[in-house]
Amino acid sequence: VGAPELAARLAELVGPVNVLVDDDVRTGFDRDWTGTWQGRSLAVVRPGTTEEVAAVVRCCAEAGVAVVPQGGNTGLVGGAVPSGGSVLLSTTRLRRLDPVDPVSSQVTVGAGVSIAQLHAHAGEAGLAYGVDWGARDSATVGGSVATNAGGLRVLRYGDTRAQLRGLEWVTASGQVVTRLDGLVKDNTGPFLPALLAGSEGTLGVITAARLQLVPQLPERVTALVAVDGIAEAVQVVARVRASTPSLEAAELVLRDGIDLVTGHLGLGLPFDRVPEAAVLLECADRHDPTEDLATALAGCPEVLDAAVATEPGPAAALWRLREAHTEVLASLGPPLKLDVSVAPDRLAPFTADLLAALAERVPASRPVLFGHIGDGNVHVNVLGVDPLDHDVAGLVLGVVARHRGSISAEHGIGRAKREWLHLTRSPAEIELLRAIKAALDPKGLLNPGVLFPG
Ligand code: FAD
Ligand code: 2HG
Ligand code: ZN
Repeated sequence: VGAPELAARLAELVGPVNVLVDDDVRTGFDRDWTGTWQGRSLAVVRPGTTEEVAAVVRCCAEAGVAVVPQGGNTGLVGGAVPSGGSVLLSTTRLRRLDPVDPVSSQVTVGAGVSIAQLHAHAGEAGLAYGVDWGARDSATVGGSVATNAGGLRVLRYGDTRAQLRGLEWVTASGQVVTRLDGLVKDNTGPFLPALLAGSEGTLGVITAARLQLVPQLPERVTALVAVDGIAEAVQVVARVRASTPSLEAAELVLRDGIDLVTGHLGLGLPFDRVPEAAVLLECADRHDPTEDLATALAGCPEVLDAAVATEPGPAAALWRLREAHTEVLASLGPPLKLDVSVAPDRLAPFTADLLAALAERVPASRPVLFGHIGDGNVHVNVLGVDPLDHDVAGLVLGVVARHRGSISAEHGIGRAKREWLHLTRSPAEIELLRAIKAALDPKGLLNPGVLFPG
């Protein structure tokens, strides 16, 4: 069928206002957050219920048209950008918000609910959601499951997969699978929702998720700690972690990034001079954890200076220095964006090798490194090169592979990194991944071109 006929069929299923065909309107959906990836959808369709999602997927399957799921479009690997001739299925109208179950501390929410809304909803019930990151206002629950988002509190609560107690999704053939009962123990074979975590829209369209919530911890302390380099930063995190169970976040910024962010946003730095590296630590507990953190830091000879905040305003100012990296880099770039991890004890040798390789082979490059040091996760942003420079990406990911790391710690593979999947996954694993894809989406209609090597 032609695009106009397909759009007319879709309009019958979800209502004409929820099928967008206008070029200008579609442009915002067809381009990614960074502006690096640009696609072209046949139409943008916005189903409002699980049944409508299933009907849309069936309609597209009958027409042999691919479906690209999209949530908040904050993904950083081009995974929600449509390949030519596909229908973009936006989940933002899937706004189910069930009451929090106070007995299990769980909640069922629609795929289109934003992470900020989920936080607010959990908070109203006196609980919290353990996963959080900078794109919280736009990123959706469905997108976070599809990418298995990590973020700022993984060292305490784990990634999105670790919160997943159940899922509802629509298969490639348009069937609805519902497993939202939230049973913590259920060993009746493999837990299928886990298969969808990190599947990036290639195995099913997620419509709702059952998520574990955690206790609210009202007493918080945030510290920015100056150190001489990454090796010292790793030592500080190791020591604090070993002695401080209330540790919730351990983030890394480096001198170049500090200079960029403070200069660009006119932020002050609470130190006399810009350190080579700084670690942002946050502890949260029922009782004031300030003393615990101070004691832990007193036992760290690597600490050169520390700024401590116990009030929300000053704490937010410390967090801004870390969280603003992405937006400041975007305003200067877009940079080539990579997101890698290595074992924590390899962070220092890995970054030294990486910076040396870039300086030698790509002298025009300006790498800015930061990230979730507690998880061994470094965000490698390279300014001064094309954001899609194949050779530079290959160079960086080659160094990662030599240090036995992962080429994607939390953002996923998307379109950006699929040709390097073999650096992280063995041939046997890739064969299994392909077999799963073939079994669940035999016609290859769910997000083609994403995750799997071409
Ligand atoms: P989208 O960008 O819309 O989609 C992402 C992928 O998921 C695509 O492949 C898409 O097809 C698929 N998808 C989306 N919804 C569904 C669905 N309902 N069913 C099936 N597939 C679906 N990520 C982190 O992990 N940690 C961070 O710290 C972090 N910080 C960020 C900070 C900023 C400023 C920005 C812009 C992004 C950041 N991200 C981070 C990346 C991004 O926010 C996450 O990957 C997020 O989970 C994407 O959610 P989304 O709703 O925007 O998904
Ligand atoms: C973060 O931790 C995000 O801030 C984005 O994962 C990282 O911009 C990046 O490279
Ligand atoms: Zn991150």
